[in-house]
Amino acid sequence: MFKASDNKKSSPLRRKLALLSVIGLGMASVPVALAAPAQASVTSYACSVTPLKPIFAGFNSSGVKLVDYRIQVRCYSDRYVNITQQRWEEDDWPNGDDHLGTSYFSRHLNNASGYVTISNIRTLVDGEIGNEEVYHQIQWQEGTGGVWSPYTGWRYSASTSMSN
Ligand SMILES: [Ca+2]
Ligand SMILES: [Ca+2]
Repeated sequence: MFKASDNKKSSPLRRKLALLSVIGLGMASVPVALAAPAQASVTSYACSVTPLKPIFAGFNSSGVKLVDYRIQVRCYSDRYVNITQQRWEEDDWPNGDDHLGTSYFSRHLNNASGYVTISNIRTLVDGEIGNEEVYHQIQWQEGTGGVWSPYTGWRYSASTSMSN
């Protein structure tokens, strides 16, 4: 059905269309480049904030196990960072997960700060027979020059199963 002559005829048009789409992409990227960091798709944030998998952190004086819900922060520019952390215990359907608590952290970091780990050591709850499955979720905003980004969506850590 396609003859060689048809292909020859259509190829300049194809080239033109390809060129147009390249120009189109170039123009589409302009608003992104001009957008202030504060206006923010997540990719334009200067920091990354990661909720690390909860780890065993010893015992308190009453012999209750401790869990460290660590958060790792890295900023590639000078930024103020506000982090909201929710700690949860996971349950299978039809039971909802149990909210254990909420914590807030603020830091002022820059590229030279490197990777910063925030610790949050808490007693392990004993809410059920057998192990507890604990995790946390975080969201953050960052500020510079008095301008703040919106809060990101929630980021979830892996879950740790721990016996009481
Ligand atoms: Ca559970
Ligand atoms: Ca238990």
